[in-house]
Amino acid sequence: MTRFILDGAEVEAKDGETIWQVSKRLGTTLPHLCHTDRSGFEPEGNCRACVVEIKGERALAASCRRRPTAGMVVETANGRVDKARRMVFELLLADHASPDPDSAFLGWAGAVGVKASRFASTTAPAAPDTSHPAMAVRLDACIHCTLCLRACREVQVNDVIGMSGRGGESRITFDFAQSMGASSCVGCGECVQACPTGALLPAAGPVRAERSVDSLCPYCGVGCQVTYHVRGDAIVAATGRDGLANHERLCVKGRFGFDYSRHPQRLTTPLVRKEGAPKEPIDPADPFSHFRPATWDEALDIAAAGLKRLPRTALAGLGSAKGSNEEAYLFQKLVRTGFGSNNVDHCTRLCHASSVAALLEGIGSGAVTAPIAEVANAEVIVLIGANPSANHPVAASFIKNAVKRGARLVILDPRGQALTRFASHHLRFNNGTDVALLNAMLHVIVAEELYDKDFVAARTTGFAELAVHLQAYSPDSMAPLCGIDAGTIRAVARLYARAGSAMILWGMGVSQHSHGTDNSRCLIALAMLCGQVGRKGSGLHPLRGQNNVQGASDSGLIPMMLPDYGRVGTPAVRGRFEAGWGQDLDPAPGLTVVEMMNAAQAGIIRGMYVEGENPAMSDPDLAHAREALAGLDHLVVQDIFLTETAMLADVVLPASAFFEKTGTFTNTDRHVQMGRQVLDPPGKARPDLWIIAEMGKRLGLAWSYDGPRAVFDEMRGLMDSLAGITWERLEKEGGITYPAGKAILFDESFPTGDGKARLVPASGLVPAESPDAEYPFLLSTGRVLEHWHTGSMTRRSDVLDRLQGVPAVNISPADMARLGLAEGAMVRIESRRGRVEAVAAADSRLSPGALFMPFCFTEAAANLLTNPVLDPVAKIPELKVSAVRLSPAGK
Ligand SMILES: Nc1nc2c(c(=O)[nH]1)N[C@H]1C(S)=C(S)[C@@H](COP(=O)(O)OP(=O)(O)OC[C@H]3O[C@@H](n4cnc5c(=O)[nH]c(N)nc54)[C@H](O)[C@@H]3O)O[C@H]1N2
Ligand SMILES: Nc1nc2c(c(=O)[nH]1)N[C@H]1C(S)=C(S)[C@@H](COP(=O)(O)OP(=O)(O)OC[C@H]3O[C@@H](n4cnc5c(=O)[nH]c(N)nc54)[C@H](O)[C@@H]3O)O[C@H]1N2
Ligand SMILES: [Mo]
Repeated sequence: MTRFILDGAEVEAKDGETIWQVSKRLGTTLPHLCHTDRSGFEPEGNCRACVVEIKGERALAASCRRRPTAGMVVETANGRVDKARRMVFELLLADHASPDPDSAFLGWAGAVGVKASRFASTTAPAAPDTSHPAMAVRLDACIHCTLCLRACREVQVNDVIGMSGRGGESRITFDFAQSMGASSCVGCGECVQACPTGALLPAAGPVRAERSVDSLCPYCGVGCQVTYHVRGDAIVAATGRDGLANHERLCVKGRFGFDYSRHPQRLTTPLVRKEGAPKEPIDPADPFSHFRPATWDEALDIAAAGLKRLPRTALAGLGSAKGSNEEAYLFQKLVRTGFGSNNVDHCTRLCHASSVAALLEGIGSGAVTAPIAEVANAEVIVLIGANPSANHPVAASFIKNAVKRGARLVILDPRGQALTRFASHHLRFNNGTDVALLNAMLHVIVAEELYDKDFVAARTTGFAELAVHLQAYSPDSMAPLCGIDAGTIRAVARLYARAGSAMILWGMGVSQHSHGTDNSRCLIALAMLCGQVGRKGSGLHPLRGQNNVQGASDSGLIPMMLPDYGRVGTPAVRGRFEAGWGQDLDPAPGLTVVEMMNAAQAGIIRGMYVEGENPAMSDPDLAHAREALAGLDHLVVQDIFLTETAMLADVVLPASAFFEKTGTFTNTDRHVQMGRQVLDPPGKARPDLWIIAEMGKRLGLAWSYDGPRAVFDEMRGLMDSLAGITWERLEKEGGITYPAGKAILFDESFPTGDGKARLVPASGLVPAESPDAEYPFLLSTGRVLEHWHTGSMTRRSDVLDRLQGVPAVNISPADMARLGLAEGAMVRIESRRGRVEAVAAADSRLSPGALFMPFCFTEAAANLLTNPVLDPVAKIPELKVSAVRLSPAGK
């Protein structure tokens, strides 16, 4: 604490506080342009709008940088200070042509009493740069405060924005003086949010909102808090809020991808299939041709009657990780009590099912042990099978911040990525050989006795067996298989084992394999051998994908588990829910996603209710999956668009988009947050919760929920994880981490029977299908930054589809040359299961022989090609490896 005099009063500064911060804390925000108190921005003190007088000093001081000392006498407003400030604003105003009359800059100019400048402009006018679909640049309004540059360089660490020239000639530039649209800009819009003048604005111009609502981003598991700005019945802008997971940061989808909810193709009325209309792909020019509009009552009656007619063993439901906890809970309750079986699952099966299976087996809990934010405290960060710059971009920004602070980043991924340049090591090993690489690392750690002996002895079981198993996996013997030399494997193993603190973050490159559970077992063993859990900067973090996949799993959208992960077969677990729900439950585990499709094709499953998923695009081996869906006696689809799945439905129920309902959502960090209604659903579309409840009633359930809160309260009574979390607290605090507010778990014991972690040997060495003479390429599928999964939302977002609208297959430059393919040429990709045509795009991040396709393009649906083979434990398909051949289209 430092005591000093501020404007005549004695005040106290906390450790490290600047004069500007003390003044703000005490109620007076001093004028500021180049300064922001957001985390991640360092004060520069270059604009001098915040100057104050310090008695005894000749020059005025920039209060944003200056820290008070004991006894210092500071005046924030007096004749001298005011005059200096006005001069600052007058000089800046002379060179400022404002596109935004409500800018922070003009606001502050007015506040210090400057309306016009006496000086003439010294700079030549600059043409606006409107090359980017989402943002416009008007350098005429720029005052060189460099907030945008710091937003791009220090906060998001994208290093696109720079400053060129000197003095009056200096200007903001993108890369090497490119237009914004042609630059390497990733569209996060952090610069727009930071700009105080309107030099950087949304493409549509200044935001003139009528109201604002605090909610969340509807896309990924990072769970960014967002404020939506609304005019009329549409969102016109999104800004980041100071949530635990994002600290006001957003990515391109969160900032510019909200308009899908007002797309003209939104479903606005219930639809019933016309008598006799075939279940086959629909004429894209007239997508609704197979349906007729219906009232809610009629549609719900037909939807429920078609399911009720079938035996309970012939029914299955797919719930949604895009919906709230309350929706997920109610949906699984509907299946368990209304259908009478546990045939309920969701996209987690195609996602982190294997990670969760291994985590439950190894440490007794499937959620992350520490939040992403802990990378700030990690000495070593291992990133394996994940591409966060594209898929968890705000998390990626914190990883980059950590590297700049001194952390070492180790990437284990066959493909290069935007984070590669931040990594101390990027091991581009052979696809599908994670176990070979990781077992070799584990071998080194055991052989060189680098493991944490105390931790292993006190907190794990199975070490002896694991050590014996690992003998067969020396780096020398695994090197040829994984394609990484033994020396590098040893170096990375030592780096991890010797780190004071280390985190492992992983994604679909680990989980989506026929041995995905084995892959995760290795990662768990790595952390456990080295005692890297339960401490600051340590832990295991499977990067959860959908905005509510953690919550949907917690809430019970899982065929073998009830809410909070109790097994359906365990009488005590089942008894609790039987008592709570007043009904006997089926003790037999239900079918998983791909098993449901197989059962449908075999005629065992004959009726399905699909809410907020698009399996006719996201399941592997689509020809088979679509045939299975089309062959059902009765399919009910509840979505916001007429998706590829909805086109095969008997009844389509038009639901609310994220922005049109209130509910709780749980992010990848186990942080439960409140999503609030921003808009009304269009037309006759209704909130998902209402639709599920109406379906429940028609299936004979005596339900009377009057909204999400009633469902949440029921959940709290049955789920220990939510015990301490109330609706009121969520409303007030915005977010609460479970269990009991603890961000870092397992500092003392694990929730296993004996409190210890289980080390489980892993042996799955190669993918189920490898390239051969007939299908010589290895196809990996995944994502691109701008698109969400099956594209239903993002391809209907104007900005996102303009940024990335062409269905492409990425090919290594060497293969492009070898096959004589030009950039943009149409090519055909064929696997044993199907074929698609896409545009060839050279990608130097791929090794020769490897191809990559995202699965968001309906015109070239990657899943027509993928292999439905399943991991035996987790039942996740091998979406990351299939053998294909490639040829010019039309030949
Ligand atoms: N823009 C965008 N963001 C998203 C999503 C989206 O659709 N679009 N989806 C969300 C969801 S649900 C999820 S689950 C996450 C997924 O996020 P990620 O896990 O990052 O997603 P992917 O793109 O599927 O692939 C991850 C990485 O696996 C690597 N890989 C491929 N094969 C292998 C292998 O054999 N071994 C290893 N170690 N790596 C391999 C790929 O090169 C790629 O870098 O993203 C979430 N975020
Ligand atoms: N080849 C390949 N396939 C994959 C993967 C891969 O890496 N490669 N990844 C897999 C993974 S990790 C995942 S998570 C799955 C995702 O698979 P899906 O969950 O099937 O994919 P999404 O496109 O996210 O589907 C969400 C659906 O919900 C709708 N929707 C959005 N908001 C709402 C709402 O509020 N209410 C309702 N009722 N509907 C809504 C959307 O329009 C969309 O149709 O894909 C898997 N498939
Ligand atoms: Mo996912």
